[in-house]
Amino acid sequence: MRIDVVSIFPEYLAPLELSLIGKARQDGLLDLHVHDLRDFTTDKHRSVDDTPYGGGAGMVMKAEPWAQALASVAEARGVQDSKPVLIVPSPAGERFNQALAYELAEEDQLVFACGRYEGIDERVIEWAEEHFTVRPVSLGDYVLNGGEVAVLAMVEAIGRLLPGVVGNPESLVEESHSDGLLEYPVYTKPASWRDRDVPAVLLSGNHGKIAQWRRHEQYRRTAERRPDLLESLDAGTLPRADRTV
Ligand code: 6GU
Repeated sequence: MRIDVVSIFPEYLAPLELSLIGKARQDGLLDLHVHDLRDFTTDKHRSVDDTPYGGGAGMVMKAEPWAQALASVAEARGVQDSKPVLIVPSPAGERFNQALAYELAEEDQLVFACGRYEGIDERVIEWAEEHFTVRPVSLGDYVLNGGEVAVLAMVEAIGRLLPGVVGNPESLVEESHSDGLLEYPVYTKPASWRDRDVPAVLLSGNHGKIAQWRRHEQYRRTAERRPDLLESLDAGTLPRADRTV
């Protein structure tokens, strides 16, 4: 997969050189490029923002540098069968979740447009529809100063689903959200620690019982912490990983 990130703070994306995602890049599993939006300006001050039409607080990102940057990254891959997906991180987007991570992990190219200030001139988003499948995406119902932190989260969630990135693919099967439920609690040695014992069933060696206990704990936790997820399960909107067809 190729990923392009356009930002006025390319240094913000430096953590993508570390750990699992950094290793995936080194191993050639993920072709990730970070671009400075200001490199696509033509004026002396390399300006990327201006005051909003209609008035109001803050600044709006100018259309032309974005169009130049996005055209450049769309061309970088040459002619492809499908349009690249343009993800626009925004608190006004659709919610990012594990199902969307699985969906995006299937794409050839993802482009992330990190807005700052009050956002990007809306005409860029309309123009981009000609060259990209555009998806405004939100991490949740709170406001970040820009898309960069959201991109770190999304690239990590998507990147770890690419074939070969996570050493033991089985660890992707039993984690939170892979089946629409939260993960069961886990324990390691010692069996007794500060007067707290590991649940006896986990020491029983009875694998059927252990599986049953873990499933029960998944439901208990999900009901307590995220009852909304159980409603989605009832509605049959399971994430892709748990579908059999
Ligand atoms: Cl994806 N971007 C920004 N700027 N703020 C957010 C967000 C994204 N998700 C939640 N808040």
